[in-house]
Amino acid sequence: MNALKTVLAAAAVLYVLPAFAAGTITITDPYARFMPGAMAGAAFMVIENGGDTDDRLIDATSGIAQKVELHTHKMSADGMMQMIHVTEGFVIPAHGSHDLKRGGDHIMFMGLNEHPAEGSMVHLTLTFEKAGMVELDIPVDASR
Ligand SMILES: [Cu+2]
Repeated sequence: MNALKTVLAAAAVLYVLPAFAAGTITITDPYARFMPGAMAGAAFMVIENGGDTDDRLIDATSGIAQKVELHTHKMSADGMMQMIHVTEGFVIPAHGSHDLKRGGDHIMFMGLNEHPAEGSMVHLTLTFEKAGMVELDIPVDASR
């Protein structure tokens, strides 16, 4: 399984390379989770910005879902964790990185057109304010 993960991660990074060459954004360690029976899922990754100016992830789309939104988690007044649609997007600081991780900022798939199988790849298009579009295929891995 570890070997497979390594291969999938390497494939994902290679696929991103053309976009990386055009811009300053690098995506590492992307994965997606879909709970059995649920019509939603989420994607996580580390987004690095090698450029001299801040960039911003402003949109995400995928053929697998009717709606893809940038979400974060926030504690409500009554102590419940809520997911919030972050319409202004996520800032990726110059010479820094921004983590999309469980319990924090994430990319949300809503209204799935299909339920991706564990171990398959999901195609995702990310749009950055400055770097433009980055296409990537990310592995479905509910074990993380
Ligand atoms: Cu969410």
